[in-house]
Amino acid sequence: MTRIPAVPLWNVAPIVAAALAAVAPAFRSSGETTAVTARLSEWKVELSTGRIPAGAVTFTVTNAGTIPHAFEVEGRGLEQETPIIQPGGTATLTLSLAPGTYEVYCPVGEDSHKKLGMETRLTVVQAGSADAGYGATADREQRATSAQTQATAVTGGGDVIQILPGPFPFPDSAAPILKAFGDEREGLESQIKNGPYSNNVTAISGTFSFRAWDKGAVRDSVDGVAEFTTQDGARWKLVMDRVQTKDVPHHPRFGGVIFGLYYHGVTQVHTPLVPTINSAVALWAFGHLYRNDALVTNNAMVHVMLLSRTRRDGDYALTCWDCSKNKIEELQLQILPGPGEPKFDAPGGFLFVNWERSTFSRLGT
Ligand SMILES: [Cu+2]
Repeated sequence: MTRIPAVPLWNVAPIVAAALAAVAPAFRSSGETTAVTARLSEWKVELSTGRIPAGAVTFTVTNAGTIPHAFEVEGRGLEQETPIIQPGGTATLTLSLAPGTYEVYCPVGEDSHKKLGMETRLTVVQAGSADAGYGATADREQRATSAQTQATAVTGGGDVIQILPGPFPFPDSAAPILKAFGDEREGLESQIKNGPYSNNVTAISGTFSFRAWDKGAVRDSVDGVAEFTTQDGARWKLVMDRVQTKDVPHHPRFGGVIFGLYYHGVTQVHTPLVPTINSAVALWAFGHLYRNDALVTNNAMVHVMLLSRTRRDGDYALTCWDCSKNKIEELQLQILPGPGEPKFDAPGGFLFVNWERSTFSRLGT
């Protein structure tokens, strides 16, 4: 995941607030309620100040993002949160905080939003203490620790299945989630009826292995090859050597590669026509695609994830709407034509292949 370590403009506000507080200490006298504003978005939590005096505080929290979030304050035995806040919505939370350090984060998605960066820290100092105010420094130190490269190697194993067009088996579960998808909704509704997330599967053969790097603030990368023979006898080869980085609404690409993500299904992150899952590795890449040794495209759109098992043994039907607690061993490879390119010569015009018992190992960097 690429994260840019620059201090956002939003952080300028606390410096001004701190300066005002220093010349007007009466604002912080006991009995007053401190006002803090918080802004939630993908994937950060920004506070108007990182340091406040002990006592009553009211957080006014705005969801400036594109999916639902919430706001939680935790520390010193206290754990309080707002209800889920829809995009564009606001909620308030009034607490009485004793001096200490508190974690402030989005609790949505079993802490996966927190893991994606939606966390910060709040320091509460004794009311009237001289250093009430200077919150920005600690924030900056915290941000600087995230630029760390991680790498993993993934090998496809077990039964190999090709997923062919068909109906999505959990239409009622997906329907309420689809409401949030705006312009995309119509396309998704047609995919519920006949799309790539179906129980229409067939056994095939093939191999897939790759390495992926999450380079923090630098640039993510991928290197891998898949070779498989589809139901119709065509031999396909995919060579991945570069990542897709451009985020689109509901479809963030996290710089190309991300390790450890809870998404799909109920999360409103990526299509809800995949059950809710945890992934050890997810990536978005461009690929060179060959069919029977002839180049099809140098711009195939590729999505790969190693995820919690979603299909059962035997017929490999989708077996859970929430599969997030299952063992992570299903490797999915989905290949679509590049923008403006014709559909592939395959059922539905796409390629979707699973390796059902796959493994991964962390690499030295
Ligand atoms: Cu969130």
